[in-house]
Amino acid sequence: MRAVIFDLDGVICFTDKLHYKAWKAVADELGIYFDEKINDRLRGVSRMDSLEIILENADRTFSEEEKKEIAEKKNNIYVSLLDTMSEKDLGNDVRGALDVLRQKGKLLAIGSSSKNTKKILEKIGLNGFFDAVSDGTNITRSKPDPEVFLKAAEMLEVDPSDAIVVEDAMSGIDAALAGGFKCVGIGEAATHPNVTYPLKDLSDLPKLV
Ligand code: B16
Ligand code: MG
Repeated sequence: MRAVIFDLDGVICFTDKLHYKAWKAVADELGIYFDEKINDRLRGVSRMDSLEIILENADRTFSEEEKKEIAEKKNNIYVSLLDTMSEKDLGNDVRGALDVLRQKGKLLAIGSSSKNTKKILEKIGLNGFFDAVSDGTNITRSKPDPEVFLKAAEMLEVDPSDAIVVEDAMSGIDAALAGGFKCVGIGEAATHPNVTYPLKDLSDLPKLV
């Protein structure tokens, strides 16, 4: 393997609780039922697709204009919550794996659905660390479409068969496989029936590549 492409939320850092807080505030205001189980379905899913999942529990329909306003409101809350993050939000297993892979000369990239990737990388002290960053700002199709990972491989100038994707979401594993990548699944993604390597955390990742 010449390259490793990391998902961000749920792999490099854990912003899912912040996404939950922000969506919950917005859903409560609209009187729409929302819980952590529904939040789990939002992993790796784009902002607008996440909103569609939340609106499944609404008792009325929303215009495109209203949906845009709701998504913007959620994002403003989420972005202010991101300000509470710091380098401390990077686990030892993550920092250790990144450093060993760097020493081994591997190309390292981000492949995230988030449009807030840049801000998150800044907050956790990884701004400028990766050789390529492919995120929600450069894609038109959300995971399980492989676009975000294919763009990352293109930026690194590597073939998908020479790169491995690390994911926490089922939709992310589907995306990696659809793009012709091998993949590592952590968390829920470790239970995906077709995941190449299921792992508990990133400690053993350097041994695989
Ligand atoms: P934003 P990932 C994903 O990031 C999150 O898992 C998902 O919950 C979120 O809706 C999506 O980013 C979009 O995020 O609203 O910041 O653009 O797991 O692909 O790194
Ligand atoms: Mg994720």
